[in-house]
Amino acid sequence: MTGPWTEWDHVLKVDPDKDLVDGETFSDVCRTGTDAIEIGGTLDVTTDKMQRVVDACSRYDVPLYQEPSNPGVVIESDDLNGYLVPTVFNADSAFWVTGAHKEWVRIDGPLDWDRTTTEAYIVLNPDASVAELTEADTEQAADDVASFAAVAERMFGQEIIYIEYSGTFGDPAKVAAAQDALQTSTLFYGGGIGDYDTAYEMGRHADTIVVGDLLHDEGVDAVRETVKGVTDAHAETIAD
Ligand code: 1GP
Repeated sequence: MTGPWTEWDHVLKVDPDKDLVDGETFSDVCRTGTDAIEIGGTLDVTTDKMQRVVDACSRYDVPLYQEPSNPGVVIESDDLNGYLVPTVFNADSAFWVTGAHKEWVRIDGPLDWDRTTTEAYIVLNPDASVAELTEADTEQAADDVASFAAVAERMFGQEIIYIEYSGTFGDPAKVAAAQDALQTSTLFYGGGIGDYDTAYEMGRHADTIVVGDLLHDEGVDAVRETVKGVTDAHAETIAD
């Protein structure tokens, strides 16, 4: 399992439907020190909005990935390093596990398979739009989360396991339990990372932290602090 994400400490998720902080540009966004930019959002995303962000970021070195919330917003662009496609392991309906994907492959296939990778989401904040949309069963104890992570890695060969608390800071014990269950997959954590300390805390358990709303709410300086937090946490883990 050797995707570039094995080297990522920090991912910045840009919602093409949300504005940047006044006075900031995508040039600033691309220079926060993040390892990759994921472009995606659950609501009101269109191909035009996606394209605008890709165009604005394509001049910089930071790898760019699209995270499509539905097949209708996928754009084809050489400026993209790839597509990270969510599949929700604790969704109520199989539609969000394989059903939407089946329709996509049928309509748009053959996909650009070499640049397409799935992310095995475990959605844990019941109030998040993604939880409502997928009717995720968010009542999962730490050992349930660990078990989902093991299933995703060992049975379904997922390279990326994504613990998603979008909008709120999650339970580090559940992230730690997932990490303990994994051998080689990369563990993403996203949700409520808002400063150095929260980035540091989740960075102690997750391989990669994903920062979203903070960019749109507080801006690039705050994002830079989260890069520092996770980098320090990982430096200490390696030293231990
Ligand atoms: C959302 O996991 C990401 O998909 C990040 O969450 O917006 O809460 O930072 P936040």
